[in-house]
Amino acid sequence: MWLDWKPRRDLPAYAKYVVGEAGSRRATAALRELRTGLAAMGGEAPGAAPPETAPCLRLVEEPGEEEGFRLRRHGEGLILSGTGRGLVFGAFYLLRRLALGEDFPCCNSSPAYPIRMLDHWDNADGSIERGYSGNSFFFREGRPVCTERTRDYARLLASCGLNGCCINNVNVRGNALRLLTGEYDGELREIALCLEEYGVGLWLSVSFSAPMELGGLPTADPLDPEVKAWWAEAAGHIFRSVPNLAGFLIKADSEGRPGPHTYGRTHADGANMLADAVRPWGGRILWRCFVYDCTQDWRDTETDRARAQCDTFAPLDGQFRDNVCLQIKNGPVDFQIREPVSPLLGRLENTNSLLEFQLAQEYTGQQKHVCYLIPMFREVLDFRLRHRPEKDSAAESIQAVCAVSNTGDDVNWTGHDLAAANLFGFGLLAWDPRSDPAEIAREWSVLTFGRDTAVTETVCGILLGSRETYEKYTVPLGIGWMCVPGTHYGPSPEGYEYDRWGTYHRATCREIGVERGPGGTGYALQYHSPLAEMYGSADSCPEELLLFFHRLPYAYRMKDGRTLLQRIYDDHFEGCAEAEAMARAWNTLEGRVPDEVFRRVRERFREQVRSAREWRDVINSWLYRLTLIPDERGRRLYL
Ligand code: GCW
Repeated sequence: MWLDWKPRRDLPAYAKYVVGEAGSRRATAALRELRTGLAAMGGEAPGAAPPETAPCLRLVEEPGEEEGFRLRRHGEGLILSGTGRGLVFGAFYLLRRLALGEDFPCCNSSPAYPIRMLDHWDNADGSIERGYSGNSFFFREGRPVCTERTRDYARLLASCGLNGCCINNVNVRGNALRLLTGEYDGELREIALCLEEYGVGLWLSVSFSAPMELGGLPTADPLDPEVKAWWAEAAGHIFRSVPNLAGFLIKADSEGRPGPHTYGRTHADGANMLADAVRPWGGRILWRCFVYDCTQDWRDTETDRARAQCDTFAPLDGQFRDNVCLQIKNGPVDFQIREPVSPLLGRLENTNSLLEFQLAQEYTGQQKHVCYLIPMFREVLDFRLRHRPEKDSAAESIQAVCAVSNTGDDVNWTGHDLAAANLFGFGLLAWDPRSDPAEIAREWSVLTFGRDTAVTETVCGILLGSRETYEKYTVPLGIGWMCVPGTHYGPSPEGYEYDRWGTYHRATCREIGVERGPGGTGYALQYHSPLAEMYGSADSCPEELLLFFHRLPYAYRMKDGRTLLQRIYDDHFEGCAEAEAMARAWNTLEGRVPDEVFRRVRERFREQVRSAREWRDVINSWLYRLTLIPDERGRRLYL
């Protein structure tokens, strides 16, 4: 990953010796990282004591910020922070600047959010739900495990500014249910301590019906006194046994998971009951809002899945305890390549919220296709929700951020070597949501592949265009959901059309799309003015979301004069050609990046190009058969 520091001939003199007081385990970790990192860059053995007059780098813990740090230059270089955690972040920041070839960056830096975490969908049996980079390194054969990789993982997170992770799947099944019983306290403690050294907090997903599954109670009703007592006891036990436990993450009343609705209670009742149980330990509850009807009938055109989260949670604003944070996916449906920003983010004035992204590319190429997601994340964070006159961007409306992780036990951690840029970039954006995605790509490329300009330019070129390319050859204009049901990889235009999941495009031979304006399901009205009006009419709706919001005839004229159908045909041809061009660009790097990486990525590109052609041909020929309207440019459309 990016922590493989490369030798740098012009390393500044002060960077040769590192001194500091190891006041805490974290300060020790910061010192160790600096010593080994600088030794690798300077080509020397780490840890030599400086001669009396030699300039050096000093780590100082002095009262101040919780996680932020200051870098100062007074002859020697200084990294200052109020905590060991801040020193760890400061040390990695400095290492990154030096590895980029810079001199000493004097600066103050502190994170935008107190919670910046990764969610793992790791199961106790070692498999990973939507995992595309091997098996879990947190669980093996039913038990949590702490290995050398746990420590490297903690280093990776801290090195890009992240400070938490939830190690088990929100769908809590099998042995993961038993994490609260005390049977695995030893292993959990070991993991927690290992993460803690780098300032990374541990979170656990829990099942809402644990009092029944584990405690043998007849109910999990959040207002039942016995249920409350059960949770208070369970929380007390696990928080006492596992230091550094930050709290619980819960998926309730979602896709078949148990939840408060079973007992006629609200999500506020459910979340608050758990919040009270963890409060004595300073714990927090992250409560997911991914709640919708997943047993829909395709003939029902009234119910609109996109509306569900706002309909359920907006009326509960202000009813949640202050140690509850509502966890909201970036879009209203489910991590598609293009969705509008979730309107729920603009509907919670008096409730903490946490924005959830997905690094695991479930619908965006599954770490077989390059899809650099950071520009999309930045777009979401910048989006103005218009719920107040100023400071109304998503970034300014939330209190925390998380992303579903894309890591596993593959040798390169993320399956596709280039997918590591997403993990790195998410960390940087979580620290500072104003970070520039192009600059992040450059930084990641230089840290990973070294300071070879040809490599940096090629890699950045590939990354920065990759999202639009993927969008074009798969599902353009916000239509989404034409993937193979279940696996979510590859094209199947009607795969979900008559299913129960509420993800319809309703294409006929005449029209395509779901009408979500005021004359349709009214989803657009969940946004504040002027967004509601903008999205509500096809004329003013941004084109990239046209088919998310509107049902239109194929002959509808796009702004550039092309018909809607022609635009879809063209996008598929263009996207596919772009994927082929990316693969060719990668091939020019043979001999400039490590062989093993070159070959791995070349293999991934072969698959991406194959799959892009399949998407192009399947979607285009399906539309052609449906409409019998040929391509205006006479290209072959049918398989
Ligand atoms: O996107 C869907 C996935 C499920 C996932 C769910 C969720 C963990 O297909 O695999 O379950 O979202 O976010 O809860």
